[in-house]
Order: sequence, then C-alpha cells, then structure tokens
Amino acid sequence: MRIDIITVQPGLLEGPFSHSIMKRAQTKGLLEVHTHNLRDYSTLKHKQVDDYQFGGGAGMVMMLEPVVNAIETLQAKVQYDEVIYLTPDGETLNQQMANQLSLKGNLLMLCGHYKGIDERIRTHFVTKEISIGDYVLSGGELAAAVLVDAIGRLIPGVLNDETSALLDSFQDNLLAPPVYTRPEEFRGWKVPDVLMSGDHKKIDNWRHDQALERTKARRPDLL
Ligand code: 6GU
Repeated sequence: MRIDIITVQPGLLEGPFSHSIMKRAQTKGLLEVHTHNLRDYSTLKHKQVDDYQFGGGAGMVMMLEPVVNAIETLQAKVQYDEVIYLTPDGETLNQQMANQLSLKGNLLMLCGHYKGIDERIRTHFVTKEISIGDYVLSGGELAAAVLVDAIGRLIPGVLNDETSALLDSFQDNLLAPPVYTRPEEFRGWKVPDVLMSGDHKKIDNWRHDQALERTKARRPDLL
C-alpha cells in the first residue's frame, strides 16, 4: 500500500512512522508513506497557502490552488483509491473503516488546518472525510498519523501471528480481556488461577467471559 499525505506541517509526521510496527511495515516493503509540504505547491510569493475567508470572520482558510496543484500533481503519478480529508466534521473513525481502508492499494490524505479548506476542494476532489473523535486538534496531522497506524497494522504480513490483529479489542466488537505476565505473585496480588491451569479450553472460555463482562461494563454500546 502507498499512502501520500499533503500537509503544511510535514515535521509533525516525521516521527510517527519511523518506529516499531509502522517502521517494520515499510522495511518489509508492505507500506510506503510519503509526506508532501503544501507550500511546495504554492505559486504565490512567500509560498502562501491560506487566505481570509469570503464573507468575513476570524480564521484563515486553506486556498484552493496549492491544494489542487498538489492533488493533481500526485494523481498524475499515482492512481488513488480514496482522497481522504482529515477533518473534525468527517465520519468518525472506527475499526470497520480501518479494516476497509487496509484493503485499498493507494490512499491520498489531506490534512486540514486553520478554519479548514476551501469547500470546492471537498466537493470536487475529496472522496472520504474522516475524523478521529469528538474533540478538536490543531490540525489534521496527528489524526492522519492515527489513521495510517490503524490501517497499516492491518495490512497482511505487517503483524506476526502472535500480535495478530484478529485478537485485538474491537475486532469482534468486544474489548480485550485482562492480561498478565511474570511474576505469578507480586505483593500478594495473584494471577487468576485459570491462566496457570494449562487448560486451553478453560482459558479461552474465561477470556471470552472477561471480554464480554468488560464490554458490558465499559462499552455497552458495542454489544
Ligand atoms: Cl481529522 N482534525 C482535527 N483538526 N481535529 C480533529 C480531527 C481531525 N479528528 C478529531 N479532531
């Protein structure tokens, strides 16, 4: 999969993909992430990319021309399955959306900033609008990083069997059960007996019961 990200803050996206699983996905050749500085696509002096909004009001708006220039330059090289705009008024990201997007070949992401982008970009270029939750971030970059991570780890071959995405919270609409590791006892706090029993059928049943109980208690909306 190839993911291109258009942003006015490319520095914010330097860290997130250079570590751990996202790094491994790229090293294995399963994921390519390219960031593009929107300013490089401005033809105005001072590389301007934002302007005052028509009708008045506080806050700048990302201009049409640099964004269109960036999108069309990239589209001339790559066939994108979706052009995604990261915005707090988009559809809220969930596991099902991440699953669906992980099956795509190439994605183009556009990070919003300031008051947002000129509406004509949304009308004529954007195919999907995604938010990562009901709170406001200063820009779409951290949301794009979250989205790339959620998608990237689902690409076949990125995770090994032990960390298989199939065992994750949400993958079956249940929260994950509690987990324990050594030592078996610490300050008198003991690991549940069933996990030390060696009876895998019993352990599976216990984990499923715990997952169900936890979901009922914390996220009944998922059931
Ligand atoms: Cl995608 N962008 C911004 N600026 N804030 C957000 C968001 C996106 N998702 C949740 N909050």
